[in-house]
Amino acid sequence: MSDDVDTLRQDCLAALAEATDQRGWDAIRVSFLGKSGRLTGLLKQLGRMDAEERKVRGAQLNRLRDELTRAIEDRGREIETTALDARLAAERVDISVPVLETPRGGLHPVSQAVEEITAIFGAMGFTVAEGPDIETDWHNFSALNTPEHHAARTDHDTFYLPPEGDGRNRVLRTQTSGVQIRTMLGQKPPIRIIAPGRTYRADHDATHSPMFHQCEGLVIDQGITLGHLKGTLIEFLRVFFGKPDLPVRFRASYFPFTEPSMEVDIGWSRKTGEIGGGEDWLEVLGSGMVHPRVLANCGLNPEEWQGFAFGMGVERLSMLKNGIPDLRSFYESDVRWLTHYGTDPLAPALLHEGV
Ligand code: 2NL
Repeated sequence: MSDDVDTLRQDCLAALAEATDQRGWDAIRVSFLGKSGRLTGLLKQLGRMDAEERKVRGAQLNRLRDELTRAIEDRGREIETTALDARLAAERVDISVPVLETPRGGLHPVSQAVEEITAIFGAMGFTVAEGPDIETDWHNFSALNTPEHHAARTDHDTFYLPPEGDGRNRVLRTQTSGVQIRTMLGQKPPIRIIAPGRTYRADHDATHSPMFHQCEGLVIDQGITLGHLKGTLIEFLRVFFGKPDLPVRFRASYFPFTEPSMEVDIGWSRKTGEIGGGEDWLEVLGSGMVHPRVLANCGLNPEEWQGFAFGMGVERLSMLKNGIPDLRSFYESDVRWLTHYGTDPLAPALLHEGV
């Protein structure tokens, strides 16, 4: 082997032996095999040789190129393996170290109750409808057959707002009925919706908050009877409270927007506080057959369409179900309370078998 070839070979192998990282290795590869590398330089000289000389020299250089190519590739793989081994050693994780506890938030009992209510009615074919908290006086009262100077408008301790540009009076909704009014105006029956959400009344004491949550429900179809109302609400209450034999009582009442109207009681024991106990009754829902005038106000012919509606207080149901004694605690954001009554946000709504 001629001297220059031998020197080049030695230089390359020596350089490779010294290379410790990808970058150094790459520099060597370029300086020997690259476009202006040393071996490439020698190969370029072949063109200036005569045939005989070129044959001998060419074969020699080709062998050298093969050898160096292989040596460079081998060294490259070695460097890669060494680097990977070093990384694996450095990044090793001790899986026996105890996991750090990360605090996890919980669902507020109001959210939990709304999820449960939604899941139960969802299983019965209801969907959730929503609407604005700031409602026109017409959607909140007039459409619901509450006359201009009816006691309900003041009974409800309504928060009145200044009229907007359109001159219509507005209120903070005292119930979510406006959502159902909008639904009836906007879509054709059959309708099966629940409307959970914030409601507002200017009332603040141990059992009343100026903002609280209600969930109303509405069913409109042909041939809907009181039987459907009773079956639906009995099923809902028994599943919600997890008591297949929960006593449920319907008591005649009055709302301007339903006729007949009924308040719904469940059995409980005043002595033990136990739901379903039996000796005493606890009011949990208001309900009734949608008043024909409400249907007419929403463009539905009462001769053709019937329906029932109901309303419940979400905090009240949550207090009864979870034994929470004080309404005000719902809005205090006391972390100890939230930790105690909050529920796993990833758990599905805790429901009992249908009854
Ligand atoms: C209660 C009573 C009730 C309704 C709400 C309603 C809505 C429309 C038409 C007719 Cl659009 N009725 N809602 C009916 C009966 C009772 O709520 O005690 N809520 C906490």
